[in-house]
Amino acid sequence: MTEVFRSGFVALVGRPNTGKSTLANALVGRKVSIVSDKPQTTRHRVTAVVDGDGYQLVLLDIPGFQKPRDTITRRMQELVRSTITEVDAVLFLLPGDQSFGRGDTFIAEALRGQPTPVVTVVNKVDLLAPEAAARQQEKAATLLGDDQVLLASALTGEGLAEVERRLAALVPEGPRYFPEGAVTDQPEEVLVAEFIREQVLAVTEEEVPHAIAVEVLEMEPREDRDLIYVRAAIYVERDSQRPIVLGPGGERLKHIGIGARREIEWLLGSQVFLDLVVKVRKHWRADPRMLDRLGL
Ligand SMILES: Nc1nc2c(ncn2[C@@H]2O[C@H](COP(=O)(O)OP(=O)(O)O)[C@@H](O)[C@H]2O)c(=O)[nH]1
Ligand SMILES: [Mg+2]
Repeated sequence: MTEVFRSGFVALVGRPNTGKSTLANALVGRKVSIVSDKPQTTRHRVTAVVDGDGYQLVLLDIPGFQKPRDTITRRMQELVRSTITEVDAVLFLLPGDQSFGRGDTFIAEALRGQPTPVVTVVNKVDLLAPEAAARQQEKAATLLGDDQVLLASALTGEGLAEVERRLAALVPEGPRYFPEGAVTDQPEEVLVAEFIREQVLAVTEEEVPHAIAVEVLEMEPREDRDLIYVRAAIYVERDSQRPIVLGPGGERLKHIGIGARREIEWLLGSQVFLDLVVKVRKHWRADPRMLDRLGL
């Protein structure tokens, strides 16, 4: 008897900050999607490939579901809607550490009105006592009319094997979409830009994280040495934001560079010289040409 190979696309859905990107990285075992405690960290669709025994899951980490406010959030929400209708399954993440709100109800309703099967997970249970986790699980079950809600922690890995098992059982018989060992379809330049943005997000507050975009301008191996030269621009929206990213005497930018370089060297398997500049691009989030250029 020949073994059946199962495969499918799985959209990660949930309001911002529920841990979708953390969960994608945990299942893949590599950082393919950047994480921060700021909402709107994930801006495009990140593919995360999970290989298992007899199956392959292609996770699509998409921006969090929210009401469109401007050009960039409108584009992000169109992406969310179109993704849900294309996939084989949806993984719906709910926060373990917060009560469910309008955002969660809004998503639950959107999911109920469509045919794609849904696996619901209450994430961040590491922050909860067992009784509180069970209560949250019950509330989640009510929200979706689903009595098989799973508890998990993307941070500690608790419950993730069961999440993966459920998804693997749900996807249809199908081909291996990505070669074994491929973890994402994002080009290296995009990952490099994202790793830099992750570091900027970690050290900035309030409106600044939203105002940041990163573009890799040059990525070239140096012939004389075992070194890759990377030049990248960190864009901000206003003149006043530039010194915030630079920090006093350029200290903050230096820290951003050190943190990002570590991740980039790991990704590229080479030493890296990272050359960062901070540029002002007024209203880039409302500029379709700039969004196209940034792949957003
Ligand atoms: N304690 C805890 N924190 C988590 C867990 N999963 C994610 N986080 C944190 O929640 C924040 C948002 O995570 P992220 O993956 O970017 O959420 P996303 O917006 O849904 O993609 C980050 O600070 C993560 O470190 C978890 O299982 N437990
Ligand atoms: Mg995310």
